Amino acid sequence: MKQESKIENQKIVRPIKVESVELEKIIAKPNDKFPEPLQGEFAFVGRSNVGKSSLLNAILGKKVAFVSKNPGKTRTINYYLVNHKFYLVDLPGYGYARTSKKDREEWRKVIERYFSERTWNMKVLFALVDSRHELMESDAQLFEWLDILGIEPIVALTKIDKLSNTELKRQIDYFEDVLSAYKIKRIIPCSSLKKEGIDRIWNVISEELSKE
Ligand SMILES: Nc1nc2c(ncn2[C@@H]2O[C@H](COP(=O)(O)OP(=O)(O)OP(=O)(O)O)[C@@H](O)[C@H]2O)c(=O)[nH]1
Ligand SMILES: [Mg+2]
Repeated sequence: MKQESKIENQKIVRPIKVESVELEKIIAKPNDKFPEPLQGEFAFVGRSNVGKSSLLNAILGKKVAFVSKNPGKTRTINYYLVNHKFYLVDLPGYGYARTSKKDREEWRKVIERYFSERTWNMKVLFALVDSRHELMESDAQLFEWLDILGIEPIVALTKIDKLSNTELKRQIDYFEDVLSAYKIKRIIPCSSLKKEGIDRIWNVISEELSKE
């Protein structure tokens, strides 16, 4: 029997029109309060420079999140409120080679707080990984941690516009294989530049929101 593909299918289940987007809340300090839960939240995590803010902008169809060539731009937890109903959450990036030990500890504290205080309101965690490279040590560490926490992320492979079709196919095979070690089954190849994979992400969001 042919093995079922782990790649999310294309069909849009229930399209959601983005009517409004607001940067509702920035969590910068340990005492900053999380916003009202509303219908839930979809979080985006990944290495610095992997393309989290760009993907958020592509999903929302608006330039709301700050994109930069320099890694380490998003250092806070940014809550984008969509249609006054649910949130997309831009989490700070990790793994930037030039960050100090202090910065790494800071990141861990912020993310630890996020996972311990907000997992209950999190519908899906999208973990972004650069499609062009092998899985990095810092990604592997995150996936091990998520496994312990019992969080099963959906992996968004970013910047696929930089790969040829052959390279992309090879990388998808590679990631399917390597990610299965962390029990990760769902992979969405994406390009914020070419707007690829965005429909599939919306599929996941609308499916989750229609569950209640
Ligand atoms: N070719 C291509 N470049 C991209 C894509 N997405 C992001 N980039 C580029 O990658 C760089 C980093 O993008 P960001 O969206 O700022 O990355 P980030 O993960 O939010 O980074 P931090 O906030 O530092 O954690 C920018 O120069 C973007 O233009 C993509 O789909 N294709
Ligand atoms: Mg960012």
